[in-house]
Amino acid sequence: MHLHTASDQAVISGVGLWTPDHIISNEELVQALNAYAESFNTEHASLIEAGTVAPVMKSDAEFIEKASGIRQRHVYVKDGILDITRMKPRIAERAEGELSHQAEIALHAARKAMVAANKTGADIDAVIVSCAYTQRAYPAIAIEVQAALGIEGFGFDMLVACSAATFALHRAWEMVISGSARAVLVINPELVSPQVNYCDRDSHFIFGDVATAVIVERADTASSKHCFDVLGTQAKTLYSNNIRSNFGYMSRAYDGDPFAADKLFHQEGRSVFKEVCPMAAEHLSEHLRLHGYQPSDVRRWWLHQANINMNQLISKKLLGRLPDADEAPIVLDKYANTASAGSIIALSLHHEDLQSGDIGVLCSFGAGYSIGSLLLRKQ
Ligand code: CO8
Repeated sequence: MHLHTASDQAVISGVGLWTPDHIISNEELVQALNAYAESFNTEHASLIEAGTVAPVMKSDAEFIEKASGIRQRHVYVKDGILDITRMKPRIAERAEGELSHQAEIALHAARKAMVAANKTGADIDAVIVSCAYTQRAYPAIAIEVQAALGIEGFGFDMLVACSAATFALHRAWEMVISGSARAVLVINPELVSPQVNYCDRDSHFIFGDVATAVIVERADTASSKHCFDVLGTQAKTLYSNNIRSNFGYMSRAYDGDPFAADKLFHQEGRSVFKEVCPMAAEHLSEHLRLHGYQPSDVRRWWLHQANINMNQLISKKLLGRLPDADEAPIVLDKYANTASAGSIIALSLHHEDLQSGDIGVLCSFGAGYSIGSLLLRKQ
């Protein structure tokens, strides 16, 4: 246990990205869903005819790319997802003494962030695992990761869907500023494919798996090549049922199917689009204004990666024009929506070229609704 003094400046000093090897293209995904639809609809033809069972609707690769900007996604395990008798990944359950799947991918990203920040386990006082789902309730995945990395201090998990990463960075910033930790390791092991309904054309294409990690530390201990001052953080939530999953520990007590469609990710995508874009644009312009900046002062936007049309609309509201790929990089063509990790992937892949004094904005928006933003300045 250490007694630390408060710090007047916290920095992001390292970012790590781990990408799963397996890729599924839109075409592969659509082929599987359409074959599943044929088979299901033939088997249930009389019930569909009678109107008691809804037919499975076919998907379309061209629609997916046009509506979302997604071309492919990486997945932790590909086996099973394209098998029309299964339509979900086949992941082997691990024994209690083994490293959990989610801790494993968290560690891949964490180690990269620690190398980037020149930090060892001895330099870190807290671990936050923050993502859309954790694979179990307890012990926390963060504590498992903490043990594997030989970190003293404490760890905890937190869930804020798409804003899990920015909200955790917000917590890390507060810890460093208050002096409760010298350095915090924030990890987003977004292992979301088990929650995707691969039988539903509205959502089967949206998500991919990934893990990202960020080190937030005191400015006076930072030694990495690429450091960003955290000038400010802002968070906003507004309750909405438009993006929802009812999966949870209560399922055991209900009499229904614990894996029914409502227990998986589902949304009213159109409404989300319409309601979240103006909220996000307003949030960002207000955050910048509070710090004496305007949107035109921002060198780089590391925006949440859910839908390219959303990012374009938000950017247009802020800048009055469309940004180029250098100002607002898009990664969802390759990664799809990776829940909270999208903006951190963009940060990880697109930060080393910034010059000292350049301003960047990291922002998430999604389920909750939740919006989180960090205003960063390259040192
Ligand atoms: N193929 C062919 N047609 C399709 C398909 C498809 N795959 N999907 C839908 N259609 C049809 C629809 O049924 C509809 O038909 P009709 O007009 O007959 O009803 C028509 O195409 C148009 O559908 P939409 O209006 O829904 O199409 P959009 O242009 O709105 O595009 C999107 C759909 C891409 C979903 C879009 O609305 C969108 O991206 N909205 C934003 C949603 C968003 O950002 N959500 C955030 C979710 S992520 C999050 O918050 C984190 C949650 C935690 C992670 C969960 C991990 C599992």
